[in-house]
Amino acid sequence: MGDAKLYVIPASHPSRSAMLMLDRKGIPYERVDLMPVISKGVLRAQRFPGVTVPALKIDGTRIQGSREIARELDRIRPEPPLFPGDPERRVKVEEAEGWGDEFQQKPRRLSWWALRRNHGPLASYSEGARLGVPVGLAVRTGGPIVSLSARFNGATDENVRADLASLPEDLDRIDGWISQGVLGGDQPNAADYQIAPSVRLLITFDDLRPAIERRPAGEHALRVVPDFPGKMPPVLPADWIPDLRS
Ligand SMILES: N[C@@H](CCC(=O)N[C@@H](CS)C(=O)NCC(=O)O)C(=O)O
Repeated sequence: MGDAKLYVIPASHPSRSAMLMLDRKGIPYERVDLMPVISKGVLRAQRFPGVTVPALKIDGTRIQGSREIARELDRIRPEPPLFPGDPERRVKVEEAEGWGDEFQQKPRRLSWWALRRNHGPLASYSEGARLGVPVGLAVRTGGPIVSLSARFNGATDENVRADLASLPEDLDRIDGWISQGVLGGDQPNAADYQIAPSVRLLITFDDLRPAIERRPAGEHALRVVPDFPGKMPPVLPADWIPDLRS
């Protein structure tokens, strides 16, 4: 297998999915850290078809999107598999993975909403990143990037409130998949790698962590994604925080 280069945004949860899947396959890769918004121009210049991370160049092929990357990795390196061989089990894993791809938007919106209110934690979300400029400078000049990203992702009060209100149902669904063995089995699958980073990003919020980390979805996220940057001090209005105990 030739060179693999993975384009990511630090603390991007689907980027983490791709990193974990490459690690699982034992495929070495070079990680290229990009700043949000600026990432779009870089990806275009690299002739990727879309403008989002994760984006992978491997053996001269360009693959974009966490789900597409999962399939390509199974194609080029079948072992260990990211999808079950049994067709019925595969359908269930793909259903959870597809749901997880949509669910990504909630932690994404919440993060931009919170960072717009308080830029300070940006540095923690960029921990360990190599952005081409000192992280401190990237953070100090990050205001416009945060505002644009909040706007692109619809991080309005109304949307974020609605996302939070539906979070108990989302976590119940994840707990259910864990109890059915769709998620959290001995062999992590593409749905584990899709969903755990989203929950892991939610766990970086002090407002949410205590309730989430005690339930199966939270334990699962911490097991699948032990390392994830970022810490968001309390930022949510008290009456927006849902009861997330299982
Ligand atoms: N569903 C896609 C979503 C990818 C996505 O939206 N990535 C975000 C980062 S989490 C992105 O690249 N945003 C562009 C930006 O922030 O400028 C996937 O799983 O690959």
